[in-house]
Amino acid sequence: PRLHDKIQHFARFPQTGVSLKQMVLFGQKPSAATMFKASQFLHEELPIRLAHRVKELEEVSFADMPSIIKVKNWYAQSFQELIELPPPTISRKMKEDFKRGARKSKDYFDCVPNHAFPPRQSTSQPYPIGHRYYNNIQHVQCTPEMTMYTEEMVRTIEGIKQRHDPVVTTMAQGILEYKEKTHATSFLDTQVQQFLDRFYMSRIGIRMLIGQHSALYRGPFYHNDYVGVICTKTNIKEIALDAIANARFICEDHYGLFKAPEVHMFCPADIEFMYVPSHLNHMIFELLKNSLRAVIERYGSDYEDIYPPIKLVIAHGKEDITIKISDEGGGIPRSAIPMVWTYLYTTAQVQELEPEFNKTEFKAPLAGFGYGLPTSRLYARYFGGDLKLISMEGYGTDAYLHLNRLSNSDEPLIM
Ligand code: W6P
Repeated sequence: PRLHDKIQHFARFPQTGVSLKQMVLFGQKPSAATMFKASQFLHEELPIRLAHRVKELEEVSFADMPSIIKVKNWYAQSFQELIELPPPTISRKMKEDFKRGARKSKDYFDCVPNHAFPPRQSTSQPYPIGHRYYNNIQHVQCTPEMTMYTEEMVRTIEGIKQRHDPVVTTMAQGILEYKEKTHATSFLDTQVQQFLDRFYMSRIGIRMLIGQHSALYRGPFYHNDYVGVICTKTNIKEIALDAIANARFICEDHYGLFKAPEVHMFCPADIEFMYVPSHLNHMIFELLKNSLRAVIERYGSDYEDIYPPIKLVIAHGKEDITIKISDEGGGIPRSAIPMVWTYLYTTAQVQELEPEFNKTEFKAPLAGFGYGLPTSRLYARYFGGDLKLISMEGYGTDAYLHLNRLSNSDEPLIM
Protein backbone atom coordinates (compact mmCIF):
# COMPACT_ATOMS: atom_id res chain seq x y z
CA PRO A 1 0.00 0.00 0.00
CA ARG A 2 2.76 2.45 1.01
CA LEU A 3 4.90 1.20 -1.86
CA HIS A 4 1.97 1.52 -4.21
CA ASP A 5 1.57 5.20 -3.32
CA LYS A 6 5.21 5.80 -4.13
CA ILE A 7 4.82 4.02 -7.44
CA GLN A 8 1.80 6.19 -8.26
CA HIS A 9 3.81 9.27 -7.36
CA PHE A 10 6.75 8.36 -9.59
CA ALA A 11 4.45 7.35 -12.44
CA ARG A 12 3.30 10.97 -12.64
CA PHE A 13 6.74 12.11 -13.78
CA PRO A 14 7.54 11.89 -17.46
CA GLN A 15 10.31 9.56 -18.53
CA THR A 16 13.50 11.16 -19.81
CA GLY A 17 14.93 9.84 -23.05
CA VAL A 18 18.61 9.31 -23.70
CA SER A 19 19.81 9.17 -27.31
CA LEU A 20 22.62 7.03 -28.65
CA LYS A 21 24.67 10.17 -29.24
CA GLN A 22 24.20 11.33 -25.67
CA MET A 23 25.25 7.95 -24.35
CA VAL A 24 28.40 8.03 -26.46
CA LEU A 25 29.27 11.62 -25.50
CA PHE A 26 28.64 10.84 -21.89
CA GLY A 27 30.50 7.58 -21.76
CA GLN A 28 33.83 8.54 -23.28
CA LYS A 29 36.60 8.03 -20.73
CA PRO A 30 34.20 7.94 -17.80
CA SER A 31 35.73 9.22 -14.58
CA ALA A 32 34.57 8.29 -11.11
CA ALA A 33 32.73 11.61 -11.03
CA THR A 34 31.01 10.86 -14.34
CA MET A 35 29.91 7.46 -13.08
CA PHE A 36 28.63 9.08 -9.93
CA LYS A 37 26.52 11.52 -11.91
CA ALA A 38 25.19 8.76 -14.14
CA SER A 39 24.29 6.80 -11.01
CA GLN A 40 22.32 9.76 -9.75
CA PHE A 41 20.51 10.04 -13.04
CA LEU A 42 19.57 6.34 -12.98
CA HIS A 43 18.58 6.57 -9.34
CA GLU A 44 15.82 8.88 -10.42
CA GLU A 45 15.08 7.80 -13.99
CA LEU A 46 14.78 4.04 -13.45
CA PRO A 47 12.13 4.28 -10.70
CA ILE A 48 10.12 6.61 -12.95
CA ARG A 49 10.26 4.16 -15.85
CA LEU A 50 9.51 1.16 -13.64
CA ALA A 51 6.58 2.99 -12.02
CA HIS A 52 5.07 3.70 -15.45
CA ARG A 53 5.27 -0.01 -16.28
CA VAL A 54 3.64 -1.08 -13.00
CA LYS A 55 0.82 1.37 -13.62
CA GLU A 56 0.27 0.09 -17.15
CA LEU A 57 0.48 -3.54 -16.06
CA GLU A 58 -2.34 -2.79 -13.61
CA GLU A 59 -4.51 -1.17 -16.24
CA VAL A 60 -4.17 -3.63 -19.14
CA SER A 61 -7.05 -5.97 -19.96
CA PHE A 62 -5.16 -9.09 -18.86
CA ALA A 63 -3.87 -7.53 -15.63
CA ASP A 64 -5.21 -10.31 -13.43
CA MET A 65 -3.47 -13.22 -15.16
CA PRO A 66 -1.06 -14.90 -12.70
CA SER A 67 1.98 -14.47 -14.94
CA ILE A 68 1.22 -10.80 -15.53
CA ILE A 69 0.99 -10.25 -11.77
CA LYS A 70 4.32 -12.01 -11.41
CA VAL A 71 5.92 -9.62 -13.90
CA LYS A 72 4.29 -6.62 -12.24
CA ASN A 73 5.71 -7.70 -8.87
CA TRP A 74 9.22 -7.87 -10.35
CA TYR A 75 8.81 -4.28 -11.53
CA ALA A 76 7.51 -3.19 -8.12
CA GLN A 77 10.33 -4.98 -6.31
CA SER A 78 12.96 -3.40 -8.53
CA PHE A 79 11.35 -0.02 -7.98
CA GLN A 80 11.52 -0.55 -4.23
CA GLU A 81 15.17 -1.59 -4.29
CA LEU A 82 16.08 1.59 -6.14
CA ILE A 83 14.18 4.01 -3.97
CA GLU A 84 15.46 2.32 -0.82
CA LEU A 85 19.04 2.79 -1.93
CA PRO A 86 20.33 5.55 0.35
CA PRO A 87 21.23 8.72 -1.49
CA PRO A 88 24.90 9.71 -1.16
CA THR A 89 25.87 12.17 1.52
CA ILE A 90 27.61 15.09 -0.08
CA SER A 91 28.93 18.27 1.48
CA ARG A 92 27.92 21.70 0.24
CA LYS A 93 31.44 22.19 -1.08
CA MET A 94 31.21 19.01 -3.19
CA LYS A 95 27.92 20.24 -4.63
CA GLU A 96 29.54 23.51 -5.63
CA ASP A 97 32.49 21.68 -7.19
CA PHE A 98 30.10 19.63 -9.27
CA LYS A 99 28.20 22.65 -10.47
CA ARG A 100 31.44 24.43 -11.42
CA GLY A 101 32.70 21.30 -13.14
CA ALA A 102 29.58 21.14 -15.22
CA ARG A 103 29.89 24.75 -16.34
CA LYS A 104 33.60 24.60 -17.17
CA SER A 105 33.52 21.44 -19.20
CA LYS A 106 34.22 21.96 -22.90
CA ASP A 107 32.02 19.15 -24.20
CA TYR A 108 29.14 20.33 -22.08
CA PHE A 109 25.79 19.07 -23.26
CA ASP A 110 22.31 18.45 -21.98
CA CYS A 111 21.86 14.82 -21.29
CA VAL A 112 18.79 15.39 -19.23
CA PRO A 113 16.85 18.54 -19.98
CA ASN A 114 15.52 19.72 -16.66
CA HIS A 115 12.37 21.16 -18.17
CA ALA A 116 11.27 17.62 -18.98
CA PHE A 117 10.32 17.31 -15.33
CA PRO A 118 7.18 18.84 -13.93
CA PRO A 119 7.44 20.87 -10.73
CA ARG A 120 8.06 18.76 -7.67
CA GLN A 121 4.99 17.70 -5.75
CA SER A 122 6.85 17.06 -2.54
CA THR A 123 10.26 17.76 -1.15
CA SER A 124 10.71 14.26 0.23
CA GLN A 125 12.25 13.19 -3.08
CA PRO A 126 14.45 16.11 -4.09
CA TYR A 127 16.16 16.15 -7.44
CA PRO A 128 19.70 14.96 -7.19
CA ILE A 129 22.43 17.54 -7.47
CA GLY A 130 23.86 18.28 -10.88
CA HIS A 131 20.57 17.17 -12.30
CA ARG A 132 20.50 19.66 -15.11
CA TYR A 133 23.70 18.79 -16.91
CA TYR A 134 25.25 15.41 -17.29
CA ASN A 135 28.64 15.73 -18.83
CA ASN A 136 31.90 13.97 -18.54
CA ILE A 137 33.75 15.52 -15.66
CA GLN A 138 37.42 14.70 -15.37
CA HIS A 139 38.51 17.27 -12.82
CA VAL A 140 36.07 16.73 -9.97
CA GLN A 141 37.20 14.46 -7.17
CA CYS A 142 34.93 11.87 -5.65
CA THR A 143 34.70 11.16 -1.96
CA PRO A 144 34.79 7.52 -0.81
CA GLU A 145 31.06 7.83 -0.02
CA MET A 146 30.33 8.83 -3.60
CA THR A 147 32.37 5.93 -4.96
CA MET A 148 30.56 3.53 -2.66
CA TYR A 149 27.24 4.91 -3.82
CA THR A 150 28.21 4.31 -7.46
CA GLU A 151 29.29 0.79 -6.66
CA GLU A 152 26.09 -0.02 -4.84
CA MET A 153 24.03 1.45 -7.66
CA VAL A 154 25.81 -0.73 -10.21
CA ARG A 155 25.26 -3.82 -8.06
CA THR A 156 21.58 -3.00 -7.65
CA ILE A 157 20.84 -2.40 -11.32
CA GLU A 158 22.76 -5.49 -12.39
CA GLY A 159 20.56 -7.49 -10.00
CA ILE A 160 17.48 -5.83 -11.46
CA LYS A 161 18.53 -6.64 -15.01
CA GLN A 162 18.93 -10.27 -14.05
CA ARG A 163 15.58 -10.40 -12.27
CA HIS A 164 13.90 -9.17 -15.44
CA ASP A 165 15.58 -11.66 -17.79
CA PRO A 166 12.48 -13.91 -17.92
CA VAL A 167 10.02 -11.04 -18.50
CA VAL A 168 9.37 -11.78 -22.19
CA THR A 169 8.69 -15.47 -21.61
CA THR A 170 6.56 -14.79 -18.56
CA MET A 171 4.53 -12.15 -20.39
CA ALA A 172 4.02 -14.65 -23.24
CA GLN A 173 2.81 -17.11 -20.63
CA GLY A 174 0.42 -14.48 -19.30
CA ILE A 175 -0.97 -13.85 -22.78
CA LEU A 176 -1.51 -17.58 -23.17
CA GLU A 177 -3.41 -17.61 -19.87
CA TYR A 178 -5.54 -14.73 -21.12
CA LYS A 179 -6.28 -16.52 -24.39
CA GLU A 180 -7.28 -19.68 -22.58
CA LYS A 181 -9.52 -17.80 -20.19
CA THR A 182 -11.27 -15.54 -22.67
CA HIS A 183 -11.06 -17.77 -25.76
CA ALA A 184 -9.90 -14.60 -27.46
CA THR A 185 -10.52 -14.64 -31.16
CA SER A 186 -9.42 -11.11 -31.97
CA PHE A 187 -5.69 -11.53 -32.30
CA LEU A 188 -5.24 -8.05 -33.62
CA ASP A 189 -6.56 -6.37 -30.49
CA THR A 190 -4.87 -3.02 -31.01
CA GLN A 191 -4.95 -2.02 -27.36
CA VAL A 192 -3.12 -5.16 -26.33
CA GLN A 193 -0.75 -4.79 -29.25
CA GLN A 194 0.08 -1.18 -28.42
CA PHE A 195 0.53 -2.02 -24.79
CA LEU A 196 2.98 -4.80 -25.57
CA ASP A 197 4.91 -2.73 -28.10
CA ARG A 198 5.27 0.04 -25.52
CA PHE A 199 6.09 -2.42 -22.77
CA TYR A 200 8.82 -4.24 -24.70
CA MET A 201 10.18 -0.98 -26.10
CA SER A 202 10.46 0.36 -22.57
CA ARG A 203 12.21 -2.83 -21.56
CA ILE A 204 14.77 -2.36 -24.32
CA GLY A 205 15.41 1.18 -23.07
CA ILE A 206 15.75 0.23 -19.42
CA ARG A 207 18.08 -2.65 -20.27
CA MET A 208 20.10 -0.39 -22.52
CA LEU A 209 20.56 2.16 -19.71
CA ILE A 210 21.51 -0.55 -17.22
CA GLY A 211 23.74 -2.41 -19.66
CA GLN A 212 25.51 0.79 -20.65
CA HIS A 213 26.07 1.95 -17.09
CA SER A 214 27.33 -1.43 -15.97
CA ALA A 215 29.61 -1.78 -19.00
CA LEU A 216 31.08 1.69 -18.43
CA TYR A 217 31.70 0.88 -14.79
CA ARG A 218 33.08 -2.62 -15.30
CA GLY A 219 34.81 -1.91 -18.61
CA PRO A 220 36.81 -1.58 -20.69
CA PHE A 221 36.09 -5.13 -21.85
CA TYR A 222 36.55 -4.24 -25.48
CA HIS A 223 38.94 -2.21 -27.54
CA ASN A 224 38.95 1.53 -28.20
CA ASP A 225 35.98 1.51 -30.55
CA TYR A 226 33.60 0.76 -27.72
CA VAL A 227 31.77 3.12 -25.40
CA GLY A 228 30.08 0.75 -23.01
CA VAL A 229 28.02 -1.60 -25.18
CA ILE A 230 28.00 0.86 -28.11
CA CYS A 231 30.50 0.27 -30.87
CA THR A 232 31.41 3.50 -32.68
CA LYS A 233 32.71 1.50 -35.66
CA THR A 234 30.23 -1.33 -35.93
CA ASN A 235 31.19 -3.40 -38.98
CA ILE A 236 27.87 -4.47 -40.39
CA LYS A 237 29.42 -6.98 -42.81
CA GLU A 238 31.19 -8.87 -40.02
CA ILE A 239 28.01 -8.98 -37.96
CA ALA A 240 25.96 -10.16 -40.93
CA LEU A 241 28.47 -12.94 -41.68
CA ASP A 242 28.33 -14.04 -38.07
CA ALA A 243 24.51 -14.01 -38.02
CA ILE A 244 24.44 -15.98 -41.30
CA ALA A 245 26.71 -18.69 -39.89
CA ASN A 246 24.69 -18.91 -36.68
CA ALA A 247 21.28 -18.96 -38.34
CA ARG A 248 22.36 -21.64 -40.84
CA PHE A 249 23.86 -23.73 -38.06
CA ILE A 250 20.72 -23.51 -35.92
CA CYS A 251 18.66 -24.37 -38.97
CA GLU A 252 20.75 -27.43 -39.91
CA ASP A 253 20.48 -28.58 -36.34
CA HIS A 254 16.73 -28.04 -36.11
CA TYR A 255 15.79 -29.66 -39.43
CA GLY A 256 18.56 -32.26 -39.41
CA LEU A 257 20.00 -30.88 -42.63
CA PHE A 258 23.47 -31.55 -43.98
CA LYS A 259 23.50 -28.10 -45.57
CA ALA A 260 21.09 -25.25 -44.94
CA PRO A 261 20.06 -22.95 -47.83
CA GLU A 262 22.89 -20.66 -48.83
CA VAL A 263 22.90 -17.00 -47.99
CA HIS A 264 24.53 -14.77 -50.59
CA MET A 265 25.69 -11.47 -49.20
CA PHE A 266 26.14 -8.34 -51.29
CA CYS A 267 27.97 -5.64 -49.38
CA PRO A 268 29.64 -2.76 -51.28
CA ALA A 269 32.41 -2.06 -48.77
CA ASP A 270 33.19 -2.34 -45.13
CA ILE A 271 30.51 -0.09 -43.73
CA GLU A 272 31.19 1.21 -40.25
CA PHE A 273 28.70 3.05 -38.12
CA MET A 274 27.72 3.66 -34.53
CA TYR A 275 25.46 0.99 -33.13
CA VAL A 276 24.97 -1.68 -30.49
CA PRO A 277 26.40 -4.83 -32.13
CA SER A 278 24.26 -7.20 -30.05
CA HIS A 279 21.05 -5.49 -31.25
CA LEU A 280 22.17 -5.69 -34.86
CA ASN A 281 23.09 -9.33 -34.52
CA HIS A 282 19.74 -10.11 -32.91
CA MET A 283 17.75 -8.51 -35.75
CA ILE A 284 19.67 -10.02 -38.68
CA PHE A 285 19.73 -13.45 -37.03
CA GLU A 286 15.99 -13.31 -36.44
CA LEU A 287 15.21 -12.33 -40.04
CA LEU A 288 17.49 -15.01 -41.44
CA LYS A 289 15.88 -17.71 -39.31
CA ASN A 290 12.50 -16.74 -40.76
CA SER A 291 13.78 -16.81 -44.32
CA LEU A 292 15.56 -20.13 -43.85
CA ARG A 293 12.47 -21.63 -42.29
CA ALA A 294 10.29 -20.42 -45.16
CA VAL A 295 12.61 -21.88 -47.81
CA ILE A 296 12.98 -25.24 -46.08
CA GLU A 297 9.29 -25.57 -45.41
CA ARG A 298 8.53 -24.79 -49.02
CA TYR A 299 11.00 -27.23 -50.56
CA GLY A 300 11.09 -29.82 -47.78
CA SER A 301 14.17 -31.09 -45.98
CA ASP A 302 14.96 -33.88 -48.45
CA TYR A 303 16.16 -31.76 -51.36
CA GLU A 304 18.98 -29.80 -49.89
CA ASP A 305 20.69 -28.98 -53.19
CA ILE A 306 17.72 -27.30 -54.83
CA TYR A 307 17.13 -24.58 -52.24
CA PRO A 308 17.13 -21.14 -53.84
CA PRO A 309 19.69 -19.01 -52.00
CA ILE A 310 18.66 -16.20 -49.68
CA LYS A 311 19.99 -12.81 -50.74
CA LEU A 312 21.28 -10.35 -48.18
CA VAL A 313 21.98 -6.90 -49.61
CA ILE A 314 23.51 -4.09 -47.58
CA ALA A 315 23.18 -0.55 -48.89
CA HIS A 316 24.33 2.70 -47.36
CA GLY A 317 23.54 6.30 -48.07
CA LYS A 318 24.01 9.52 -46.13
CA GLU A 319 21.12 8.91 -43.77
CA ASP A 320 20.24 5.26 -43.93
CA ILE A 321 21.86 1.90 -43.89
CA THR A 322 19.43 -0.68 -45.22
CA ILE A 323 19.74 -4.42 -45.04
CA LYS A 324 17.43 -6.29 -47.37
CA ILE A 325 16.96 -10.01 -46.86
CA SER A 326 15.14 -11.75 -49.70
CA ASP A 327 13.95 -15.31 -49.68
CA GLU A 328 12.07 -17.47 -52.16
CA GLY A 329 10.17 -19.28 -49.46
CA GLY A 330 6.77 -18.85 -51.08
CA GLY A 331 5.83 -15.63 -49.32
CA ILE A 332 2.72 -14.91 -47.33
CA PRO A 333 -0.54 -13.29 -48.42
CA ARG A 334 -0.81 -9.57 -47.77
CA SER A 335 -3.69 -10.20 -45.42
CA ALA A 336 -1.36 -12.20 -43.16
CA ILE A 337 1.29 -9.47 -42.90
CA PRO A 338 -0.30 -7.71 -39.89
CA MET A 339 -0.24 -11.03 -38.02
CA VAL A 340 3.52 -11.13 -38.32
CA TRP A 341 3.73 -8.18 -35.89
CA THR A 342 1.25 -9.43 -33.31
CA TYR A 343 1.94 -10.97 -29.94
CA LEU A 344 -1.51 -12.38 -29.36
CA TYR A 345 -1.53 -14.49 -32.47
CA THR A 346 1.28 -16.82 -31.63
CA THR A 347 2.57 -19.15 -28.99
CA ALA A 348 5.79 -19.79 -30.87
CA GLN A 349 8.01 -18.01 -28.38
CA VAL A 350 6.79 -20.10 -25.49
CA GLN A 351 7.44 -23.14 -27.58
CA GLU A 352 10.93 -21.99 -28.51
CA LEU A 353 12.00 -20.99 -25.05
CA GLU A 354 10.44 -23.79 -23.06
CA PRO A 355 11.22 -27.08 -24.74
CA GLU A 356 9.12 -29.08 -22.27
CA PHE A 357 6.04 -27.82 -24.07
CA ASN A 358 4.46 -30.28 -26.46
CA LYS A 359 5.65 -29.05 -29.84
CA THR A 360 2.83 -30.45 -31.95
CA GLU A 361 0.32 -28.69 -29.77
CA PHE A 362 2.05 -25.33 -30.19
CA LYS A 363 2.84 -25.42 -33.87
CA ALA A 364 3.22 -21.97 -35.36
CA PRO A 365 0.64 -21.46 -38.11
CA LEU A 366 3.10 -19.88 -40.55
CA ALA A 367 6.83 -19.51 -40.72
CA GLY A 368 8.11 -16.70 -38.60
CA PHE A 369 5.18 -16.07 -36.33
CA GLY A 370 7.09 -15.78 -33.08
CA TYR A 371 8.06 -12.86 -30.90
CA GLY A 372 11.27 -12.50 -32.89
CA LEU A 373 9.83 -10.21 -35.55
CA PRO A 374 7.91 -7.74 -33.40
CA THR A 375 10.82 -7.45 -30.98
CA SER A 376 13.30 -7.01 -33.84
CA ARG A 377 11.19 -4.15 -35.16
CA LEU A 378 11.28 -2.58 -31.71
CA TYR A 379 15.08 -2.91 -31.61
CA ALA A 380 15.23 -1.22 -35.02
CA ARG A 381 12.89 1.58 -33.93
CA TYR A 382 14.69 2.08 -30.65
CA PHE A 383 17.52 3.89 -32.44
CA GLY A 384 15.35 5.50 -35.10
CA GLY A 385 15.31 2.67 -37.64
CA ASP A 386 12.47 0.43 -38.83
CA LEU A 387 11.70 -3.03 -40.12
CA LYS A 388 9.33 -3.69 -43.02
CA LEU A 389 8.15 -6.78 -44.85
CA ILE A 390 7.07 -6.96 -48.46
CA SER A 391 5.82 -10.33 -49.55
CA MET A 392 4.88 -11.85 -52.88
CA GLU A 393 2.52 -14.70 -52.18
CA GLY A 394 3.58 -17.71 -54.18
CA TYR A 395 7.17 -16.51 -54.51
CA GLY A 396 8.95 -15.08 -51.51
CA THR A 397 9.48 -12.33 -48.95
CA ASP A 398 11.72 -9.27 -48.72
CA ALA A 399 12.55 -7.90 -45.29
CA TYR A 400 13.92 -4.35 -45.14
CA LEU A 401 15.86 -3.44 -42.05
CA HIS A 402 16.46 0.33 -42.04
CA LEU A 403 18.99 1.76 -39.63
CA ASN A 404 19.62 5.39 -38.85
CA ARG A 405 23.19 6.26 -39.78
CA LEU A 406 23.27 9.65 -38.04
CA SER A 407 22.07 8.10 -34.79
CA ASN A 408 20.74 11.40 -33.54
CA SER A 409 17.20 10.20 -33.05
CA ASP A 410 15.59 10.64 -29.67
CA GLU A 411 14.85 7.62 -27.54
CA PRO A 412 11.27 6.58 -28.22
CA LEU A 413 9.40 6.57 -24.93
CA ILE A 414 5.83 6.77 -26.12
CA MET A 415 4.75 5.08 -29.31
C1 W6P B 1 8.59 -15.63 -44.89
C2 W6P B 1 7.91 -15.05 -43.67
C3 W6P B 1 8.96 -14.11 -43.20
C4 W6P B 1 8.98 -13.27 -42.11
C5 W6P B 1 10.11 -12.50 -41.88
C6 W6P B 1 11.21 -12.57 -42.69
C7 W6P B 1 11.20 -13.42 -43.79
C8 W6P B 1 10.08 -14.20 -44.03
N1 W6P B 1 9.84 -15.10 -45.05
O1 W6P B 1 8.11 -16.45 -45.64
